[in-house]
Amino acid sequence: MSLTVDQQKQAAARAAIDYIENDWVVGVGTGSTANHFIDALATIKDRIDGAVASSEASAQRLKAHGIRVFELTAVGELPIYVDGADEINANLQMIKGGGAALTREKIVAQCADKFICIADESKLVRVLGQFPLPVEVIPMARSLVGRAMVKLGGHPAWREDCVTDNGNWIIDVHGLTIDEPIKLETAINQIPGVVTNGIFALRPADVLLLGKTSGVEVFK
Ligand code: ABF
Repeated sequence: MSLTVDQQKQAAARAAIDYIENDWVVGVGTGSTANHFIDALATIKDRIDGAVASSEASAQRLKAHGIRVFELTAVGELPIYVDGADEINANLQMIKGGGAALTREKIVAQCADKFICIADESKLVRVLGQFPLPVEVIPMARSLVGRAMVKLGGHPAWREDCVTDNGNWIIDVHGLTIDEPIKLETAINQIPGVVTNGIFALRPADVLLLGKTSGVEVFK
């Protein structure tokens, strides 16, 4: 058996179904790996109560499968959140936000007892930062935040033609070597106009289901 990248994503997504208990409302992420999870969730939709989505796109896909979608405010806490990542390290700290849904992803993840990251093996890295770090900003703060990123050693690039579900903009910061993810996540959060940055280290994943060419490996 030698799984392709897409098969690795699908295998990781399917493995996450084993963590879902009856009558749960499931937190659901965004992206191609999360889409595989939504499709897998559809096969057990009769034994769950529904889902909370981290993006409009995921909400639409859930609804198309006949899965009930709740507002986060209606359910409060969640037993589980399942989502992909752009990069993840051995401490299960991540860079997320390539799909521009980082703020809602961070909110839903924070409400979950357990965060399960599903990913293909290309996402596992030793040090975060090869993937440009997405930062969601209030539009008028774009230049201010960009200058602050330069001071932190990064090379910011405005993601043109991208408006988030929250009506904000994304700056992608290239060239960072993120040796201390918690420290950098905290520092970027202090810049006025930053809504969220894509480092998920203050609240890392609890479990990584990594799809590999040979099958799924579990990291805790
Ligand atoms: C979401 O989807 C994001 O945080 C991340 O940017 C992206 C990963 O994409 P994919 O699953 O398509 O590789 O999880």
